[in-house]
Amino acid sequence: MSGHDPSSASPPAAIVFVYGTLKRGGSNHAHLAGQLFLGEARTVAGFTLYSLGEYPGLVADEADKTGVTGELWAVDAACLERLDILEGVSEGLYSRDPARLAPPHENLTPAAQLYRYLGATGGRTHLGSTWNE
Ligand code: PCA
Repeated sequence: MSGHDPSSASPPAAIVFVYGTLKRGGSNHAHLAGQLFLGEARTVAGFTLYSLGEYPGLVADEADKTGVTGELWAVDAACLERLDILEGVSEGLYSRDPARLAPPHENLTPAAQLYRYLGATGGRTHLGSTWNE
């Protein structure tokens, strides 16, 4: 289990909704080592996943009725910086945006954020609501 050691951890800087390789059991989950798992969550409808090969991308989809499933993590500032590098935020691969989550997570403080895919999805496999590795 990932835990949060109050004796050494920095205060949470953000709450991140993860839906892909950062989830428990995922290939990038080690990047969340020492962070605090808050529980499972789902976005509101209007978002969906495409497979980009080894990882998924979340994009807006007006036709979507279910949203995307994932996990909420409270992360410290150093972790958030590592995640931004991992997700290629400065290269424009993903942007870290406010997450619109279904109840009971619609009004978290601080507000939840997620990595939204900025690339094209044409020709990619549509996954729907859930990424399974
Ligand atoms: N990592 C991030 C975005 C997509 C990915 O594989 C995540 O798990 O939320």
